[in-house]
Amino acid sequence: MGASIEEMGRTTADARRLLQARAPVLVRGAVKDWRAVSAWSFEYLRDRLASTILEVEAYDVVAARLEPLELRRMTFGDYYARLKSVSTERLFIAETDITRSVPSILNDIEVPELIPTTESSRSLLFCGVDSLTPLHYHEAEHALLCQVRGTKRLLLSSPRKTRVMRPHRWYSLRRNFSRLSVEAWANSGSIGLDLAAAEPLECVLQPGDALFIPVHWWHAARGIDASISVTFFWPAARSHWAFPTPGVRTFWGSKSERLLRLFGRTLSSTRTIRLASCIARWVGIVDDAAALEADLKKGRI
Ligand SMILES: O=C(O)CCC(=O)C(=O)O
Repeated sequence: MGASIEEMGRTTADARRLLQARAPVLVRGAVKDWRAVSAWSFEYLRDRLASTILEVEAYDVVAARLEPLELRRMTFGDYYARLKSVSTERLFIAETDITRSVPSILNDIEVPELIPTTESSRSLLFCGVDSLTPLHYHEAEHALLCQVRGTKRLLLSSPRKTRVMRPHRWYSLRRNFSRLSVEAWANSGSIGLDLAAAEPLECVLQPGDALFIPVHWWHAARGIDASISVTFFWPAARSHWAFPTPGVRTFWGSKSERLLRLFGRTLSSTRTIRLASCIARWVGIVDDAAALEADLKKGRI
């Protein structure tokens, strides 16, 4: 079991202390007054979003969760029906921008006072059953994860432990993801030797709770049974970045990614796209050449 996280109140004075902490902070009951906390369930969302098309991450329950996931477009109505059917697939709605994709439920939430009013924030919806988000850090933003429905367990580790976390290469598109598996932690709570070396912190969020995740802090999230959360993201000042790492790898990684995107747009023939994708896989820019090839063909890169 990892060490526990500092807890704080939800007054304006606490909000000011939040950013100064430079470490994760748990705020119990921070969003307990949201309409979403009393209203949201999978059935409520199905009724409001039945024909809304969303991107859903799909993966095999028995497969290791380290590889990039397949993304499928489906309506929330279809998503709900598939959740109810017996299947070896796990479906997870992750990072759905509420303002852009599901504005009809925007009025059920409010921007928490804990977020500095000077910053513009975006709110993303996470919704799934037994979901698992692997270890990663955010490259340029702070986050406030607000639990709306069900329980979520979090594992966090300091930016100082980046080497121990075995991140993908700095020029990989998954450079802010770890190569360590959190399956054992997710399924049985056991922290193996690898994770123990990262001296992780742990916490459990209940509906109404919020967790501040500072920029560059590693974290993994496990939704227990049916779980719905909203995470707010807002830009982190450079002075809040962790140097030398992951700050330096973020800086150079984003430059190399921009180059790759520029290069990707110049590729036109199927053969050159396939060759470029294989090379990118070989040098470790991506894990999956076929996925990159599909993205390049559709102009998504
Ligand atoms: O809720 C989740 O599964 C992932 C949350 C997360 O990684 C985040 O909010 O940054």
